[in-house]
Amino acid sequence: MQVCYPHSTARKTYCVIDNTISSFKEQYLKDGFVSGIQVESLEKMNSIKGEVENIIAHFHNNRSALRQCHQYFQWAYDLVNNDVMLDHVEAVLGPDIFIRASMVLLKFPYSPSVVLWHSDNAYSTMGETPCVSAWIAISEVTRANGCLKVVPGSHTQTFPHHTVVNENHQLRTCLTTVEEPDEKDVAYLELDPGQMILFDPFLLHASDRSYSDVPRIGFSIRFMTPDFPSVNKKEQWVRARGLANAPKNVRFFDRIEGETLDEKYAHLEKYNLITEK
Ligand SMILES: O=C(O)CCC(=O)C(=O)O
Repeated sequence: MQVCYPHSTARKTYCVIDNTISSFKEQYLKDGFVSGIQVESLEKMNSIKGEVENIIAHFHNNRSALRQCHQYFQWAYDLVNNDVMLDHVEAVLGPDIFIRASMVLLKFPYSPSVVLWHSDNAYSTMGETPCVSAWIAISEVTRANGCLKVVPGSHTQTFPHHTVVNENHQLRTCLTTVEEPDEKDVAYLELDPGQMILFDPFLLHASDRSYSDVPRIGFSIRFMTPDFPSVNKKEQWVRARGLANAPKNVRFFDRIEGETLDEKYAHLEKYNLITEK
């Protein structure tokens, strides 16, 4: 692997202290995240990587096509319902768990794409409603190819955000904190394929550009609870655990329709309006 990233000093990679759910929860509440939880095998992640590569090839490298794959593809539906992940999410959110959104987050080799410092809460209308974000490594994820970086403990505060213009920003909206965190407070979260980070919606996080020839592929998921009051437009969610009713304007779906691949691609295209950039 060719590596030429500028800050070469090794930093501590955060990871689970042991693999019990109670120590996970303690660490999650203290730091606002836990990284390095193994949820899937390398073999499984290699097969998922192939699925993502097929989608991205079909859409001629248009990364906008990669939102809400769990609504159309069995591999993504299975991944958002991964039991090891849900056991950890349940420790934080309780027995009723809904999946609102998923997104494949891809940086091509040497891609200048960045994600600026933000908390997920600032991007959403969820207010103080409980939520957990998951980020699963589909490829190897390192500092060189733009791993997630976080500010441990930042979830206990709120930080003002504003919208800026940055043509390399990877998310559709470019909302970022008014002030950048101090580099000495930052932790870089390197992952092997199949490992996951769970983080609090108030945690500050970001990612740098890639300086590597290895594509960086991650899968992010947003988990909600029945406390979420309603959404403005109609949305389709998955009820991953529990029996609670859906929030207003939300419809649950519980299986992938038996469509052909072309029909799935057509739906994905329609959902993601991939005629835009
Ligand atoms: O994948 C990235 O680089 C950023 C992901 C992110 O901001 C998120 O999952 O909330």
